[in-house]
Amino acid sequence: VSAVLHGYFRSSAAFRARIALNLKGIAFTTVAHDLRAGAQREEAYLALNPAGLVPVLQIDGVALTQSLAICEYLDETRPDPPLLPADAVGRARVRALAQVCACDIHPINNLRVLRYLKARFGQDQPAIDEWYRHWIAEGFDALEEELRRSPRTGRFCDGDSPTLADVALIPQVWNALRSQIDVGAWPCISSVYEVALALPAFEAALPDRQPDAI
Ligand SMILES: N[C@@H](CCC(=O)N[C@@H](CS)C(=O)NCC(=O)O)C(=O)O
Repeated sequence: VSAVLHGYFRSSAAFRARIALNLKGIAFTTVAHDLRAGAQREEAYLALNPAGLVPVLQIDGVALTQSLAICEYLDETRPDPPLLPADAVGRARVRALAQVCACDIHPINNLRVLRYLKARFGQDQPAIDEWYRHWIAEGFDALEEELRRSPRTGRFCDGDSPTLADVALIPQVWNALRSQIDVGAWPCISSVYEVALALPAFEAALPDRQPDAI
């Protein structure tokens, strides 16, 4: 096995990379970095990724960062099955859907942001939980409406096979469920989640299926 994924079982960015690797049928080993213990800020890890975030994917003699860039690299170098539609409009839509999770929701709900709210601004756990749920709801409302009204939506976010949009969405739904959010309020999103998890590529990428799961 030549691919090594540096991640953490509960990291949704690492979860995205795992789904993409599985969909492409690329065998990989996992190196777990315990984010709760601050392993992402150890010197050896910072040498790999100065941002101090997971994931990093070591593949083809390089170390790649940023989960969406990793997914697109895999798609460019291993085009089958594709993670992006054949048409430019479709690619723009799929990237936009993926970015609702990866750029609008996830960055402001990340561990370091929640910890900063607590340590620097004195927020208590109920306030942090409210923040977390608020940004998921805002993002999911927007995503649900786009999925509901677009004729491109199929069993998955775009058509009937998984794309980068589903790679980003499924980990975000998992996060929502973990924080007791009732995702039934977003029927299109819930349906895509169920359909995706029926595929082994998504199922095997679930946090509780990882070797470092506690
Ligand atoms: N935009 C980055 C985000 C990476 C990221 O934020 N990873 C989180 C886990 S999901 C992390 O390492 N957090 C560590 C921390 O907050 O200290 C990506 O998509 O790869």
